[in-house]
Amino acid sequence: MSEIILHHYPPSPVSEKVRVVLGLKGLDWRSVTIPRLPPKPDLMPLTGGYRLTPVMQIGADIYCDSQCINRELERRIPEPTLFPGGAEGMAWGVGRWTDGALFDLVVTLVFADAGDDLPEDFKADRGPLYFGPGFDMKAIGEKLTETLVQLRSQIGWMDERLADRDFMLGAAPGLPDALCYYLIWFIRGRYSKGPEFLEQFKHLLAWEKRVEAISHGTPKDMEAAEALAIAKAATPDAASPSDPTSLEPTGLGPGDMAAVVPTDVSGCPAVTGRITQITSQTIALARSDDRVGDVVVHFPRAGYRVTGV
Ligand SMILES: N[C@@H](CCC(=O)N[C@@H](CS)C(=O)NCC(=O)O)C(=O)O
Repeated sequence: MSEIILHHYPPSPVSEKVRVVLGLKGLDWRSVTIPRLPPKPDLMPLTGGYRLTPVMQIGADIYCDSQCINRELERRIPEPTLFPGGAEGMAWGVGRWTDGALFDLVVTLVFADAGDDLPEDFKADRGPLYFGPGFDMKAIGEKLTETLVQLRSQIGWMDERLADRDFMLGAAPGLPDALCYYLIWFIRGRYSKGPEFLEQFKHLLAWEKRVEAISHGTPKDMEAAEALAIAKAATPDAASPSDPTSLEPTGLGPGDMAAVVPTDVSGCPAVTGRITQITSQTIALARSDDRVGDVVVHFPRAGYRVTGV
């Protein structure tokens, strides 16, 4: 297998989720630091326009979104599993809570807390991305107390879960630990009163140290130009089987042209390509770019809209 390359930046919380999974599996990987704000000129040729962070590259296969990345890591490197004790399936649903309602609350908290201290260029980009085109900093500031109420209640569920377990699933770490941990990491690092707020969750604090100790595996820096050259020199993996077209609600199948766009954030451009694989969980699009040649870009289905073009 070609090297695992993660395109990310150190303060990215969603990347921290994937870095924990790389640690849990004890992997060697290459680290390409991408800009925190668009344009991302050395990432776009790989993804075809997908701008969110992180992105994983293995040769000429590009995996967008942490859900897709973690699924692919589990498929390629099944041991140690992300699902100790047979927790497959529903464990992904934890991500629709943590990456959905809970992530939105944490972003609201960070924005409401930082207010005018947020750099203008960051606010101008992330505001409409996370809060939509009608984004209003004053209205977000007024939500601080209610956001803390909601977070205290829901982080309380994590704390309760950890009362008599080392990790979310039991004695061994798994996917739900990574899915929860990155938000705690985000609150601790970016909410000005994060450490004080988290102090009330005693079981969570002990667990946080255990997950931190898992660390990130063994990263080694790589320049973006090298990652692009690796993609150009590689051939995408042979396509995995698709579901029967009769089961696919969009009616699309391998060979059709499709556009894929995330539905959890606003204003992201669609990525267009020819479908090489389409299942209930994943869609892969073949596309070409002068700088990287032929690549296949993979996305999850949950949280993404696929339309024929
Ligand atoms: N659903 C995506 C969400 C990724 C996401 O929102 N990442 C943040 C950074 S932590 C982001 O992309 N922000 C905009 C950017 O980096 O340009 C995933 O799970 O990977």
